Amino acid sequence: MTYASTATLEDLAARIGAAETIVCTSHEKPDGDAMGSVMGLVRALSSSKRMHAWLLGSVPPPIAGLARDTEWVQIAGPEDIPSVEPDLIILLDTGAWSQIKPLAGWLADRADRVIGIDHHASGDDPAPVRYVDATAASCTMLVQSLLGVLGIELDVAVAEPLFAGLATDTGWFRQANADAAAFEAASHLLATGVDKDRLFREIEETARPARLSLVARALASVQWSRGGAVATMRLTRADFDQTDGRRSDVTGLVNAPLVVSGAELSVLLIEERDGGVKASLRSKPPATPGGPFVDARAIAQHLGGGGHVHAAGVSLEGPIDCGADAIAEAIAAVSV
Ligand SMILES: [Mn+2]
Repeated sequence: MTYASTATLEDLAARIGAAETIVCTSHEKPDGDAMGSVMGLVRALSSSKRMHAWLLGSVPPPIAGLARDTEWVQIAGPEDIPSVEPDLIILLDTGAWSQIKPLAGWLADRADRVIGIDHHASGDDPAPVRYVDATAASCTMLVQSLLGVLGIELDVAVAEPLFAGLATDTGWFRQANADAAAFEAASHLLATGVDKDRLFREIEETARPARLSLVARALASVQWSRGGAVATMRLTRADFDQTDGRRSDVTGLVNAPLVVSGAELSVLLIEERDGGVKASLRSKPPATPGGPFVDARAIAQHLGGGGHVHAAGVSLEGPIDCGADAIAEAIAAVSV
């Protein structure tokens, strides 16, 4: 189905104006943008409405910290849904049924009261009345625009979560989606007194010491192939056991070799507890617009996995050497 706006921000503002009790929610396992959108909107409207923040699935600690002292309810399954009967439900940063499973049935029963704000290019119809702008760098940017339509002045308590969402969804303003509109939005938020350095520390600098031990082992394992275009790293069960490491300690580690000039694809192989191998693949965007790049998804799909063109993954049979061979064969098969 086509996923696009069915309403304007002015339409959504009118629905909000007419409501008294409002639930704000977002996708499962909320990221900075999901949490920032919910918290920004809840705080901005709480002086005039009864606002409820509902977060679905597990909430990573650095993200939960963004709530400060604003109350929220965690909903891991239908049994956690409070008995509140809102007259409006605002779904933020998603429009996909697959991302809101704990609340899906409850939302479907209240479809006439659900409005959506999203910046993803695809989705379904949990929010029949929705505003979708896939050119926006973050959902918080759209919330910021909505607050403008509502005539609500930004203060630092509202601006902080909005900035957190914009910063995290743009890789702290380094990714291609950090465009002029994103910097302009950031400028307005910072002007309220948002402490961006504190936010960066609280969200991004939260690793355990075990991460460095695992990073050291992964980097020491790098093998270059295809003339330096492909880096392959391995982490075995022994690496995790000997460092007291967890899978959450290696988040984002697959990207590390891409700092090397000429590196186009990075592969991280992780030996699973059951003996299988999880391969994560990351590739660089083209050096020039429309130029060549390594299609990580095509490589993963060749082995039964999937993902995005620059970030993909696949589960393979062990041992880890066989996993490495399978990846090498897939790279050769999809590269002509
Ligand atoms: Mn987002």
